[in-house]
Amino acid sequence: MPQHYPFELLPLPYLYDSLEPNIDMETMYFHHAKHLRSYIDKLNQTLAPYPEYHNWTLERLLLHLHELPEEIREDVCKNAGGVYNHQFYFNGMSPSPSEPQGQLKDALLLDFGSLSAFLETFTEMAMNVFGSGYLWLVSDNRGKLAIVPTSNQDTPLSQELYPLLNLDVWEHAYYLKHQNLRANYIKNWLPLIHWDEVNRRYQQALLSILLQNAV
Ligand code: MN3
Repeated sequence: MPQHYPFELLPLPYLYDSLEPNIDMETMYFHHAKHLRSYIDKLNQTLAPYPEYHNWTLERLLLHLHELPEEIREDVCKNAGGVYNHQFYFNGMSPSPSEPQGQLKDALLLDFGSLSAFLETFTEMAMNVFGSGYLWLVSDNRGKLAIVPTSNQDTPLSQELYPLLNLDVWEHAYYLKHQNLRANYIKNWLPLIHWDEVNRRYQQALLSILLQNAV
């Protein structure tokens, strides 16, 4: 079921210590139970006086920010983005390894040459995200893959892109364990990519693209 107001802190699909040793339990706990919760609380506080938006999903809020009253637009952008980006990040990791399959695998080979070339480019671009933000694997509206950075809690949804995978490179995602060494965090994150979920997201994106073109 798509979520709407009042948004809730959904449990992770794995335990806080399941991603050890790649990501430590303390980092996962603070990131989920403190950082994500704070975005959820602030989003709910912002929307509380506006019942007309209480049945809007996260995606709808983020795709139609310009329709919201100006006085809450920035807070919704920041906090709905914070909830969306974090849920997407947490659900994009898994303690059980999987691999790109089917159309996603084909597209990765076509657009990056090989899986290792993709991982190399992704790593390099993640190192170069300036300040706080995310790095994304996205599909455009023809199914072509690209890697794009976003700042703060912006999402690629507003650029008419379909998000497939994101890496949180805010310092709070790695500082407890790696301090300022983002490279170590990225190296440890790569084996946690939940490719089965990325496959599913790409299938869903291709289906949406097909349905849009059929209209
Ligand atoms: Mn974060």
